[in-house]
Amino acid sequence: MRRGIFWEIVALILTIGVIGVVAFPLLDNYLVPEKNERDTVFIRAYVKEAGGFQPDVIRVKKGEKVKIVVESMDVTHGFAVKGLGIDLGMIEPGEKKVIEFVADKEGVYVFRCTVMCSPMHNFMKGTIVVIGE
Ligand SMILES: [Cu+2]
Repeated sequence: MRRGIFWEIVALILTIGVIGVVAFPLLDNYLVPEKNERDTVFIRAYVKEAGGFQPDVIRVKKGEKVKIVVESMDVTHGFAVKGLGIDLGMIEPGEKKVIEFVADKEGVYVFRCTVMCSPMHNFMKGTIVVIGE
């Protein structure tokens, strides 16, 4: 091997190494979403005939900070969770309402629509399951 080529290869390897060290943490930040973003749960509300709350079962860990965004997809809905003191009131079509809370007690909490949205309104519900460690 020519001496010149040998040192060019060494320089190339070193350059790739330096770029790797600098770029990898940046790449990592880019690929891994913000923690808050990952903890957000999006619930879409449709009349029961069109699927109701989607999803209608939400599992969270005890002690975890939970952020729920409820979006009404068709008519005016409501969102309240018995036992957690949550009531978002009316959610107009296309509107999003946000609630943040810490799930500090294990259990199964039922959430319901609170607006007479369709003939199947009374069946429009779901559950938040808080699981202990
Ligand atoms: Cu309803």
